[in-house]
Amino acid sequence: MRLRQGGRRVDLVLGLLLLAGVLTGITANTIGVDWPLDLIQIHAGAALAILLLTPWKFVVARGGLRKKRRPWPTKGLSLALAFFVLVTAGSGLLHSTGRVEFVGPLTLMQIHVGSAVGAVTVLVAHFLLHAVRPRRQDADRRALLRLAVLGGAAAVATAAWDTWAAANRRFTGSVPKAELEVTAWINDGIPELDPAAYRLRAGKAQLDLDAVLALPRETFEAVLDCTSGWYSSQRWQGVRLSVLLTAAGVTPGRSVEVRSATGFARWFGAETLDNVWLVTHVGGFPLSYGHGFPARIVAPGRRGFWWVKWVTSIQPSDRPPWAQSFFPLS
Ligand SMILES: Nc1nc2c(c(=O)[nH]1)N[C@H]1C(S)=C(S)[C@@H](COP(=O)(O)O)O[C@H]1N2
Ligand SMILES: [Mo]
Repeated sequence: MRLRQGGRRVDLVLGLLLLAGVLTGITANTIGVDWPLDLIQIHAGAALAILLLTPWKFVVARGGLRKKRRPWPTKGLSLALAFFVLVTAGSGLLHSTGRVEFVGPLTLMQIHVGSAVGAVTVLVAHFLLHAVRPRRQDADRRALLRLAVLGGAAAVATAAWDTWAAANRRFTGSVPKAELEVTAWINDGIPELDPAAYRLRAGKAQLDLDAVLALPRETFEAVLDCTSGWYSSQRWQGVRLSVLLTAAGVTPGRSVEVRSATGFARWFGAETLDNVWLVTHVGGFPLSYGHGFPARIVAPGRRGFWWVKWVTSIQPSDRPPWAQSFFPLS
C-alpha cells in the first residue's frame, strides 16, 4: 500500500513535469521572448527533475513490470514511455551544450521533438489504460516537503548545467553558429533570381535592384534564431520597411504582406515596420542565393521563419497580423 501510494505520487509528479516540459518547450521555441523568467531554464529544470526522479520511478516500475496480473500492453507502454522520455531529455540536454548537432542523419532537435511527440502520445495511451488520479491526501506535508527538495535539487542542477555545460545557449534554447546555415522552413528550393530582371513590387510601385540599393540604408547587427535550434549574429545592411514604404508612396493597412518569389509569406503589423528590414547585404557582401539574394527580411526579435528570403512583393493588407497561421504553412 505504501509503495503504491509512493508510486502514484511519483507518477503524478512525473506527469506534471512532462506537461511543464512540453508547454515551456513549445512556448520558448515558437514565441521565444526574453522573459525575466527564462522559459528554457524551466524547461531544462523539468528535464533534470525527471532524471532525478528516475531511480524512484525505476523501483516502482520494476515492481509493476514483475506483476503477472498487469497486461502486456500496459507494460509495453510503460517501457516505450520511459524510452521516449529519456531520449527527449537526453537529446535536449545534449543539444543545449552546442557540442553535438547530428546523430546519424537526424539533428538532435529533430530527435528531441520527435521523441517528445512520441512520449506525449504514449503518455495519453498509458493514462487511458492506467489512470493516476490525484487524491487529496497526496498533498500531505511530507509529500510537499519532498516536492520542495526535488524542486531545489532541480534548480541547483539547472544552474550548474547552465554554467558549465550550456553556457552559450540563448533564452530560446538555440545554440550559436558563427555562420548562417542555409535553411528552409519546409521545402522551399533556392531560386537564383536574375538581378537585372529583379523587380520588387511595393504597393503599385515597382523597384528594380538599383532603386532598392538607392534607398537610405543602415548597417546593424541582428540575431537570426531558427526554430531548428541555432542562432547566428550577423551585420546586415538594408532599409527599414517603414522607410521603404514611404519612399514607394505606400500606406500600410493593418499590416503589410511580405511575399517571396517562392510564395512564402508573412504579415507584419503596421506599427512594427520601423523594426523590420529589407536587407541586401550580410557581413559586408551581397546576400548569397541561399540566404535570399537579392533581398530578404531581417526581423530582429522574431524567430527565423519571419525572415522571408527572396522578397519580391510587399503589399499593404487589411489582415491583422494575428490572423495568420502561427507558423508558415508552406
Ligand atoms: N522564402 C522563404 N524564406 C524563408 C524560409 C523559407 O523556407 N522560404 N525559411 C525561413 C527560416 S525557417 C529561417 S530559419 C531563415 C533561414 O535563413 P538563412 O537560410 O539565411 O539562414 O529563413 C527564413 N526565410
Ligand atoms: Mo527556421
